[in-house]
Amino acid sequence: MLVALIRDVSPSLQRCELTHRPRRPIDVALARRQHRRYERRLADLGCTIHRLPTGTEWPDSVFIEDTAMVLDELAIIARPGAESRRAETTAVAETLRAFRSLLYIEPPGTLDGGDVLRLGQTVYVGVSSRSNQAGFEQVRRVLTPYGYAVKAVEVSGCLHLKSAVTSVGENTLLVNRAWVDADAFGDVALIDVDPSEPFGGNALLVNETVIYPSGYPRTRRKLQAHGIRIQTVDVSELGKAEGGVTCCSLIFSVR
Ligand code: CIR
Repeated sequence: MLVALIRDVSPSLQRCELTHRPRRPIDVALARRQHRRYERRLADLGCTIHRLPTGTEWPDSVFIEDTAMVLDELAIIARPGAESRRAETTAVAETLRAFRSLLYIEPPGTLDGGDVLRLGQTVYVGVSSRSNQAGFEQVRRVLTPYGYAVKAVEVSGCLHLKSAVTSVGENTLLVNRAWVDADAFGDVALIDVDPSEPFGGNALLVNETVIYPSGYPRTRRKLQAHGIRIQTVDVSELGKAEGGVTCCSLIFSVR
């Protein structure tokens, strides 16, 4: 069974962190409706939804992916690079405790879950403006004994590793090469985002279907031309907060 942990849109979403996007008015009610539709997509694809409440003190809490990384063997509670986001991890850790044993990224390490891309037994960690070398080294130290190869990947020009590259199928990555060195990922098939859609690299693969933002139609058509099954979602308001489709859930299997 797949569980999708999601978290409500905060009433204070407008006060979110922004790094590469200009601040524009966010329609929070619309963001909530879009988030509900995203939740329904996850449920339709077979996920059991576990929804956490939020509050005004956590503007970015809907982007729950950044608070942890969950593997079959354990979960690592992140230490988000943005100070304003650190306290988001408490409620997530309390929930994950029922499913996994927990380890924590400790200072001076920082890690956002958006910088973690797992491909089989290889875990790529983006070294970005949010996740630092010490965070990467802690992940490597924890995961190496479980048989994972943990590799650092330089990210520049975007927020997280998964803003630039995500998995869209068996051994297939969707990538914006302007933001990450695609050679870092070894022997995989690569699909480039359309050059007019630089933010189009963030896709969420769930049970062989890709949940994909409706705002990037050219890249969507490219994915479909590769035989990839797509379900689109409108995440315009969450996009203004610099979020995408991977960041709104933590998905893991439960036996
Ligand atoms: C932030 O800057 O932390 C949020 N406004 C957006 C986080 C998006 N997270 C993600 O893509 N994993």
